[in-house]
Amino acid sequence: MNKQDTPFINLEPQAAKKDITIAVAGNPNTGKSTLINTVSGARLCVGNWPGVTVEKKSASFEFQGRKITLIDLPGVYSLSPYTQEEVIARDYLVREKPDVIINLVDATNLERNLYLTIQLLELGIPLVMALNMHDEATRKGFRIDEEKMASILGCAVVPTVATKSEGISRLMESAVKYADHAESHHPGVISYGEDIEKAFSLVTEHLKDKPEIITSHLPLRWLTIKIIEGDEKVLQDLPATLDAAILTKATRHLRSAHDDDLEAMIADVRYGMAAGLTREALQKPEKRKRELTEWIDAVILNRYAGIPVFFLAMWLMFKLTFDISGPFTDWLDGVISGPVSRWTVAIFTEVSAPEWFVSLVSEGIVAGVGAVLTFLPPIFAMMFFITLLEGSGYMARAAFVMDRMMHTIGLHGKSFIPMLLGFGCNVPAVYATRTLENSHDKALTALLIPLMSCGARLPVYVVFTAAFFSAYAGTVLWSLYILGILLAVLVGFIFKSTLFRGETPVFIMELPPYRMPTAKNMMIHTWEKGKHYLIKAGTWILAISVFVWFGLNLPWGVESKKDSYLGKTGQVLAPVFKPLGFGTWEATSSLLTGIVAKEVVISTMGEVYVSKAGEEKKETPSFGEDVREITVTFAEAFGKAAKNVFSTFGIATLSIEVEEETAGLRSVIAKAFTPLSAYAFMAFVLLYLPCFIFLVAMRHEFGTWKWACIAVVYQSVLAWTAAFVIYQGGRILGY
Ligand SMILES: Nc1nc2c(ncn2[C@@H]2O[C@H](COP(=O)(O)OP(=O)(O)OP(=O)(O)O)[C@@H](O)[C@H]2O)c(=O)[nH]1
Ligand SMILES: [Mg+2]
Repeated sequence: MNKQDTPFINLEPQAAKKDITIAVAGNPNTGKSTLINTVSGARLCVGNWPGVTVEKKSASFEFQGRKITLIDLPGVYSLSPYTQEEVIARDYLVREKPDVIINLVDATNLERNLYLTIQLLELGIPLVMALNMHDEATRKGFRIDEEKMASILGCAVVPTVATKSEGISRLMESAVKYADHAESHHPGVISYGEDIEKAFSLVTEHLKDKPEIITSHLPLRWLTIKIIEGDEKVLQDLPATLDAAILTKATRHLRSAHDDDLEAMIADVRYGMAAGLTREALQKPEKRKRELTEWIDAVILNRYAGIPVFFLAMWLMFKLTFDISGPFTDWLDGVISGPVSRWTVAIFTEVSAPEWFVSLVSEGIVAGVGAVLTFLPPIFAMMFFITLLEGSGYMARAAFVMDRMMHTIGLHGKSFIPMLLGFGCNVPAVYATRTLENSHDKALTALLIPLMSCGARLPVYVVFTAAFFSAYAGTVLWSLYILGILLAVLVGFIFKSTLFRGETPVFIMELPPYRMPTAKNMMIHTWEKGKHYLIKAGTWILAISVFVWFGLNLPWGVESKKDSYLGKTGQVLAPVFKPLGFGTWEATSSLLTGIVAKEVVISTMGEVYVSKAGEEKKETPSFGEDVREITVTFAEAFGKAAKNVFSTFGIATLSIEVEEETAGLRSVIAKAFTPLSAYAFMAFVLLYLPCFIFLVAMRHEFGTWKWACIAVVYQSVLAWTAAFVIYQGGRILGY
């Protein structure tokens, strides 16, 4: 058995040339992605809840002059074939044969993690264990005897703190050493006891000379154990090779002793082994203090307080989003619709561009793309808060407290995580449904995700709430998100009693301790989430703005936008929206183009209403005056944001000056809608059709258009009905 490794120095010249592939495997939420980001500078998704990584990802970097590729595997508790993550992780390990496995183990949760380690060792691939979260273990007063673990398991054991790069170089050195000298790796063989081992040797003897087995390069002991366990996937792949009579003979005795459940029998041995090892190597302090996490959870997970706290947390998030970003949105709005617009016209007129082209650029592109860019501040602010919720560990709690509510719709709390992620963007949320075991749950959850209001809808809300509800902006915004959640419950209930009848599986979700996300992590992940909107603005929205401009200006020379192609289409469809309070051609054509991506609703409005806004312009300032104004107002925006957060914990003062501003879209909208029709319109935008990219993601994840089509149909009906109820109900109540 291997002793604790010494720092590696002598690389043999011929071995030194080889590129190395290292699989990083471990339980969920042990810091695998964090470790890879730390060593390679990659930007893999990290979050403080189990199930962040659902797909195999890789990152490469240079180490000691070698190219090292790290494979980030989804977190798993076992190598059984029940969840998609387990299948992805084990297929990779068994078939691709990485040179080394780095097994990330959460040092604060040794026993449970070792259950997987034992299985990884059976693969016969050199394994280095990283005892991660060592900082937390030390804080709890845990003492782990690494040398003892190393000698029992027959692998290197290195304590690490992935977030702070501690122990990382030693870990990599050990991994490289194992890759170069695989023969020096002697994993400890776990004995399953005399009876079981006897059955193993019968099967092994039978398999070992089979040519298919030899060419498949599957680890023989692992294969044997899987066959005895009755692993469906392994048995499926080996039908011709395995002689059923041998298997029956090997397991007859075991079956009668263990009520036919050989999988449980093997699992018991592994649990016993993990428990024994932990007893040997881990020393816990006698008396344990109640930890901060437990104090906080006493409130947050409380039976009665849990749900109100969740809604309060959401409210706070939207309010802060608004408070902080409002002044910057105003500033950007002023800059784009004022100076940038003027400069563009001036530049293109100067180079004698044709008049129509100047109009295309200023009224089409600048107005359209600009309208969306204006909303980058709230989008980034919101992504920042979502990242904070994910990184701190609250996300997993939210799933936990919503578990009961989710049960009414036949789902369990775990489904709530993809739904919460949907607040950022619905597209990755669809992929996050992969953590759900049951295919019905997956489909139902994915169908409900579009009701979670993504960042793309934020621009619409920001414009309308600022125009009509500036005193309660945060609360109105919050109400829309809650509306989405409540409707998800209702729709889920209807679906569950029609399309998806069946039992609700039991919910087991691990709650990670609260953690303070690192500043670097916060920045990277806020940026990673927000940048898609920036990219979309430069691609899709740019293209659609051009399309809309032509739609509004064709047939050529059309006098009023109302008579343009887009205007006419809007007019034809407008009666559909009349009972909802916004049956104008302007609103209708904006909704029509918004099918591609919801931000486009606002960019189209930017174009549809732009000339009306433009008419209000007064004298033209000089370039220098413009620049000075931009700088001064930017500095003022900082002051306002700070003031909003600190002084108005209750009422957001989203710039009352909006009314005084000249060119902004908001002032035009304030005249075109009433508060009631504005709210109905926002609800409609929240609910109507998922965006185009979402539908493609649905097709990709489920392999059929069926669910995407169902989403389109039910959402159209739902959006119309909800907006109708809001508008007509509001009128009856006298609004
Ligand atoms: N205190 C402490 N926190 C850590 C350490 N390593 C990772 N974390 C935190 O643990 C959480 C989980 O990290 P991830 O890297 O997402 O974990 P993962 O293993 O990739 O998780 P899955 O993708 O869900 O399997 C994050 O909040 C990290 O900041 C560590 O060594 N110490
Ligand atoms: Mg991960």
